Amino acid sequence: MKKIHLLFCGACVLFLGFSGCLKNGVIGSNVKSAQTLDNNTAADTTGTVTPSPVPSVAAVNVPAIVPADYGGNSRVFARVFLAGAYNSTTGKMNTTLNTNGVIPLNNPYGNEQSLGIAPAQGASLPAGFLAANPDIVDWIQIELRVGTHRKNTVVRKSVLVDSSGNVRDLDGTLGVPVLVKPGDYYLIIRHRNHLTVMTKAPITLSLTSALADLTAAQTTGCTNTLTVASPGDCLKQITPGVFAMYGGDVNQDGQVIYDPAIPHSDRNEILYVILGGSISTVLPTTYSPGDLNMNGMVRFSGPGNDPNALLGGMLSGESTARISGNPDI
Ligand SMILES: [Ca+2]
Ligand SMILES: [Ca+2]
Repeated sequence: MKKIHLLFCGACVLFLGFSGCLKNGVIGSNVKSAQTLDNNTAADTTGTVTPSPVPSVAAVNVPAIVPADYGGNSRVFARVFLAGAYNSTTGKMNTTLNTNGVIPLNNPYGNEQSLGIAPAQGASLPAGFLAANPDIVDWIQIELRVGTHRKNTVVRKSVLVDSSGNVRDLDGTLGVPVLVKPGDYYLIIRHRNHLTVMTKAPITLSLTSALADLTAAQTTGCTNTLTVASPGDCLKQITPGVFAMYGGDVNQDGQVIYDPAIPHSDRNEILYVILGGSISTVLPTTYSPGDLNMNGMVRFSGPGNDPNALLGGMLSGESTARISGNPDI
């Protein structure tokens, strides 16, 4: 019981502020709802749990270091899979978001930086571009660093990824131009509901860079508590020898968590924040971080529901397991 008290005390501090949490040194009346929530099945089937606001984590917005020495021209050739969209039958990613017309024309990340030169915030695609390029899966964001720590960030740029995992510039071409001189850089790739990944070692960039293939294993300081360890560490092995970024990080806190007893779990983010606490609400046509299987809708229960894409798809059915990203990323 002590463990439970401590856990939900932490939850109260997060959600209500400390003064609203403890009353005469004990946890207040919200223990009942927390324990109801702990009983996952009951909460999931009745839909009577009082919605509890789960704060979203703000998008990462780290200042670039603006080193003039890095000014130049190179291109990034990269390949990456998103586990949420990966289709093991085709060996490619589904393009349902594009087919359903929910991908925004405007950059959804909004925190681009490149050497202090006019940032590409507001970068957008021309009308009709996505329909004319049906192979596009979604926006992703690439980042370059001269060291592993975030303080060494020199470029961040929103780009596109196609069904084969090819990273493409906003005009659809391979080889994303970046304003850095040829040299060695760590490549980081972000997606709005996947776990960020970084190359294990620096990649060498030039105008004719070699392909950085992140569909191969990377080991970048991530941890997971799965009973069966994932060989790819920060990447999920989706088929033998093929790796993808872990999906399921709805709140972008660098962890993939299902556990209903953890207030900031990604499962709770879907239920309480995105669906307002209603297990029956369906967002049928949406572009949402809660859409973990990237089919253009968010639903908590029923066929193709998104919590199952988290629990069954990413955590091998282990409801208390978690994948934790590299804290430097
Ligand atoms: Ca998370
Ligand atoms: Ca979905």
